[in-house]
Amino acid sequence: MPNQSESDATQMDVLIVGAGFAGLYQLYRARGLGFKTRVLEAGTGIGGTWFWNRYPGARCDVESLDYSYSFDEKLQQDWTWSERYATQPEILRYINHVADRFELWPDIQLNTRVARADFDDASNRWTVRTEQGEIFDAQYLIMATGCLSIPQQPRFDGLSDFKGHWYHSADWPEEGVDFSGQRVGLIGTGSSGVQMTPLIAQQAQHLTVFQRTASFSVPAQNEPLDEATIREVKVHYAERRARAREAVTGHYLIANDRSALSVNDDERRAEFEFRWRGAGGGFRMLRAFNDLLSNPQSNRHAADFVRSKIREIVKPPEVAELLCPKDDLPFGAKRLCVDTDYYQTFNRDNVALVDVKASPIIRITPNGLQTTEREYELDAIVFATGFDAMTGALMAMDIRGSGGQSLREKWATGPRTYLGLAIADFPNMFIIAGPGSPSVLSNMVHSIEVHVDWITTLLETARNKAVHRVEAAPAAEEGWVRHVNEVADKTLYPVGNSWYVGANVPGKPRVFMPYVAGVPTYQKIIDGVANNNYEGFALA
Ligand code: N01
Repeated sequence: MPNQSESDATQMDVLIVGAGFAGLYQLYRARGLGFKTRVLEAGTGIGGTWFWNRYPGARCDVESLDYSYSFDEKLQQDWTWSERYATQPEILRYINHVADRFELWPDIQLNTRVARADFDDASNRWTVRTEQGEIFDAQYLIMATGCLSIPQQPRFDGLSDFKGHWYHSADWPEEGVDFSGQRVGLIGTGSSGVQMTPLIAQQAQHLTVFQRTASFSVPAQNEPLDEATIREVKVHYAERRARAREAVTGHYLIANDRSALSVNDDERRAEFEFRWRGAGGGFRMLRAFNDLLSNPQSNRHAADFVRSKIREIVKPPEVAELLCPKDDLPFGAKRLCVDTDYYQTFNRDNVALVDVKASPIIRITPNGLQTTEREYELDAIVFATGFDAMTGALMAMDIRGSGGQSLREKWATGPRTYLGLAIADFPNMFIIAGPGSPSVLSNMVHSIEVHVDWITTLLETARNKAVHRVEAAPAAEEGWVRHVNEVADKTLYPVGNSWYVGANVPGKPRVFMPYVAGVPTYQKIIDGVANNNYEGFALA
């Protein structure tokens, strides 16, 4: 309905932006309470992150049996994951299955990007305008816009003159890309670059990886899930989910509650080895000792262990050295990469690693890429340059709260929220997994369920009490921002230059955005707020 007028705006009780895991579950819950609800989604399909990130090797770094909805017992019994870590296509199939199963489609509107949202103090409602010219009038606006949904677009001189094709990891062609016979350049060595390197190397004639900062990566130890394992998990699924709720990251990983400094060198190495190989790989390494992210010396032991592994795996010593992260990046302070054969790939004859910190990229040329040292001839360039994380999607919209207050202005020096869920002066608006909540430091699907359940209970309470306006108090927000920073400052997280602090986006204020105290602590806090008549909120 293009160019709709405000007077015939489409009326909604609850308008949700984004049809990923968060938006779909919020739709299911809000609709279940009889709210007139719609999800607006910019993509041509649902799935959010899992819709856009189709690059070769894209797969989740949280195990499939945990990275899935827990709200419906029959769903988790009926669905069967094929691998320990699910691939992007399998996750997308799952999300579409959920939409089919719960008949969510009639309330999902695709190809619709929200441009602007204005809160009206007189009616206590939001007017939401889309880029397609539609207008919605909604009592509640719920942002399920994701933490990693605005790709950091390549800003290299000369890109428009490049004669080959170029791609961004987070905007991958639906039909896929065949790199056979091509010389491919890959820029970026975060999780996306690390996952795609082995697969592109297998297909392309030659791959050059342009690395600015070496990441820490640990093996996923991915494997097919056999029938016996699946059967066992399904019999005890409720217990698995309960354990996940009690785990710091919202998915249970065997944790060692000792300091890395309390054991001798042999014991420490054995523990790290167990995590690398035996215990199942992946994020288990972060739980090897209880102070890896709080004690620099303990952290150094973990970093040294991974560096020793890189030197063991990668044959050319100069390549191994270049792949070893430097001391200014504490282990785990930037999201740990979880890979399959990443380091091994640098032993292939058709793969080269280029240090673009030492010799920065100057420009893209018609035939390839020019660094301060030389030109590299390329047929295709892949940008795995990451995202404007956590705030990007919200700041991309022009959101105006009470009194016309602009979110872009309010957050100019960094995001400020109450509980990562609400923003003072932006009444009746909620963010799912927003900055100031555990979000990206946790199993996102679990954190999404926590937020959606909490928001849904609040909406129901407001309706029962004939409340029309729900608003975070400025003092509560102030206190929460202080608390989030205090907790983070006790850890090594803010030290690393990562997207957690916005360091990857030129000009972005340096603020540590997620809440590090862990999922169970956070859950206790938000439950306490709810049980205390929504302390810190004004309900009117
Ligand atoms: O992005 P990143 P990502 N010149 O920001 C480099 C999730 N995720 O898409 O570090 C040269 O981590 C940049 O270098 P530097 C996961 O949470 C999950 O890989 O800024 N290089 C860096 O190496 C992850 O953490 C999964 O010096 C440039 C890279 O690009 C998050 O998404 C899979 C550059 C960006 O790394 C983001 O991961 C994928 C330039 N101008 C993603 N600009 C799984 O579930 C940037 N870089 C497994």
